[in-house]
Amino acid sequence: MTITEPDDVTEPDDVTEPDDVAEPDDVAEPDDVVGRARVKDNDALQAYYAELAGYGTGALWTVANAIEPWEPVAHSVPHLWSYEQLRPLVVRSTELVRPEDAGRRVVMLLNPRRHDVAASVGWLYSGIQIMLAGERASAHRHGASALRWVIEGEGAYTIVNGEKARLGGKDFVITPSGTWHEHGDECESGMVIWQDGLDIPLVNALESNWYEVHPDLHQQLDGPVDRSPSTFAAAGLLPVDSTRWTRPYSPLLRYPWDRSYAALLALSASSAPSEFDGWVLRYVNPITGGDVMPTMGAQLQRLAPGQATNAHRHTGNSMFTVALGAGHSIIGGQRFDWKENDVFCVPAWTWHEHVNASATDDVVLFSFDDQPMMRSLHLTRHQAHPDGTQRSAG
Ligand code: 1HN
Repeated sequence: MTITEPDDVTEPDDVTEPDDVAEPDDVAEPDDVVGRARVKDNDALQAYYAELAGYGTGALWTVANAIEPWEPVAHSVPHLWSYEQLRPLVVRSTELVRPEDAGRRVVMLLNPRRHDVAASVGWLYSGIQIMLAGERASAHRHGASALRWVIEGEGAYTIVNGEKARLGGKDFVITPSGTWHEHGDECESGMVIWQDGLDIPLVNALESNWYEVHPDLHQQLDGPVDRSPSTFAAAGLLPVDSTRWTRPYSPLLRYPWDRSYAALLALSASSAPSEFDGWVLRYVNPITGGDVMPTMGAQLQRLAPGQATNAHRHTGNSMFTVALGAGHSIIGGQRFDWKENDVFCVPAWTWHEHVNASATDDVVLFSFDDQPMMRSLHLTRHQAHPDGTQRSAG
């Protein structure tokens, strides 16, 4: 099987040969071949395995095929969380717990197969957080990195390492590893709801998470509100002292929706879409052009009215939130219909394609993912679907 690097996908020569590719639901290849473990069991081996077990050991060939799959194996399943169904439950939490007792008032988005590690997909966590007018949650920091996508409300703010950012609808905000952070809702009345994305399952799996409550419970501001969106206000222009920034995450903490959407529309007007994703912009560190954080990144993509993408699959996991419009995705052969604010996941190495069925309205999808890790660990793999799409497969 030919596997292509992501940067190469548009070149026809790199598209996989259909004959070599397993059907989406097929097991990749048989294990009963030279080069794979294919020892037949017998009584002598059973006795040998029992003896090995007594010394804290085992025979590799009994597990080799399972731990070295032919292709990446996702442990998560595709799933959709309906905002219409979830919203009343999120709102009900405000009657039941206070932020000062709960820490954060959040309804977790749990993948049906990953409850044990509180993951939404892969090693990524997500949840829906709500705050009421006048509430504020205390400051803390931890080894895990976080990001936020603002779903509802205009009165929210977050303070990250002394910089206060006002959160507007559909803004994208980062809280990198180790940064002090706290949130509040300072509107007169009304609630704010946003989606959190964290790498907690990963950082816990790496046994490297830690947690600290701010000694004063709240931070002092050390500059003007929205300092970083003002500092990095235009693409292609950087303050001359930008090279002094040496931290491993983006100095831009809030990516305002109006700028991002305008950029996406401008891109759509001036270039052809990707056959798999439509028009895509990645949120980046404005100084390096690299991902916003070392473990997680995010992007915004647009599907024009009537646009249907081709299917592909790749390593890495993604959580999508519908920013605008309605449509559906086919993920692992299963159709998920979605509309604004719905959240769905695409597990690693799972075929997926998106459809904007509207004749008139745009679809914009926000997503966050673990691509920065796939890239830094050189684990990126990508494959176009041999039939172009799963749609005809029924
Ligand atoms: C966290 O710090 C926040 O700061 C939200 O809003 C959700 C889930 C697990 C661990 C830390 C926040 C979180 C979290």
